Amino acid sequence: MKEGLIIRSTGSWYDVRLEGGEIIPCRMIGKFRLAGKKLTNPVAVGDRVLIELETGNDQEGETGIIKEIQDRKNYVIRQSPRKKHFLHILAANIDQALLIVTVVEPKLKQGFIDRFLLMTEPYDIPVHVVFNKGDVYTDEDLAVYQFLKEIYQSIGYHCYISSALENKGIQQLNKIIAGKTTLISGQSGVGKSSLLNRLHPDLELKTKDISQYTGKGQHTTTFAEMFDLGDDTFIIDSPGIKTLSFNHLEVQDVAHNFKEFFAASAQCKFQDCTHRNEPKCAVKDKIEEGLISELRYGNYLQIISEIEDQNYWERHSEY
Ligand SMILES: Nc1nc2c(ncn2[C@@H]2O[C@H](COP(=O)(O)OP(=O)(O)OP(=O)(O)O)[C@@H](O)[C@H]2O)c(=O)[nH]1
Ligand SMILES: [Mg+2]
Ligand SMILES: [Zn+2]
Repeated sequence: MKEGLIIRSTGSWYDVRLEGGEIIPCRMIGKFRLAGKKLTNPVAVGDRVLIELETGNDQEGETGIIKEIQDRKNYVIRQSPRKKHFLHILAANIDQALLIVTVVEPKLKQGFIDRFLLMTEPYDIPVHVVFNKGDVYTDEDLAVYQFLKEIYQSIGYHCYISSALENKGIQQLNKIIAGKTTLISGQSGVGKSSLLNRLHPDLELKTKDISQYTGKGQHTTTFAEMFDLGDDTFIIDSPGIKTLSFNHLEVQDVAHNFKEFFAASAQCKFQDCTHRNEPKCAVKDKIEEGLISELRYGNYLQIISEIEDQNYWERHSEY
């Protein structure tokens, strides 16, 4: 058996990089679960695995079979967008994430940043929020940026403006990623691959042509892939995210992972306070005092109500 790192996952095949740099296309046999849940992808980019080399098949060159997944230090997981009872791992064993957003096109989905943070917060994965396409921001757009920046900086997430088009903010991003393994994520079309091409021009990643840009649909990057930029710097480009739902979570999981809510909740009257209608709720007090963002609170309520609706229908369904 040989040890390797998953650097690309295309569905049924995984590219595994061995110690010496050799890349072996591998398959996985059998079903794997995580905490009793089914997974659409049992291994993800960033996973360390043990493989057995196969010989004598009709595949060109050598292939392998993934036999074992090493323990993960963390992973980023969500409900599968296509199969709601399955989970999908975006990446494993990362040091941090760059969440790329923009206040122009494509429109920032309501609650998107908070939903993303709900995936990274359980493992305290640091997140930097990068507002790209700064070259086309109007004063009004800049005001939106300032508004969001204040909210997220105040709870410990750094925010930046960048422009892949005008090559701005790139040096700062280069410093952030140096020596680390970073997941690059965000909605489709925000400029993830464009930014990566600026960070490391040799990558020559495919990006969306302006001519074919319709403002919606169409993912340009279709598989997650890890790139070695040298000096212990690794980045993972990933396909755009359309929706983030969390039916695998309980209401209390959400409450615990809105970190400023959790910090305040020690002062709530009830230990299992969901910060809705309970009396003497410290979170609601802080919102009233302007110390907790109403925007975050609204998104929190939306997420927990989705989870409760889902649980309700599951309990009352015949199937
Ligand atoms: N004005 C402007 N346009 C940009 C900038 N960065 C990227 N774009 C454009 O935005 C479009 C999408 O860029 P991509 O880099 O393909 O976006 P992506 O986030 O990788 O998209 P997916 O791979 O589908 O998830 C392209 O037409 C880019 O030219 C920027 O800083 N400013
Ligand atoms: Mg892309
Ligand atoms: Zn409360």
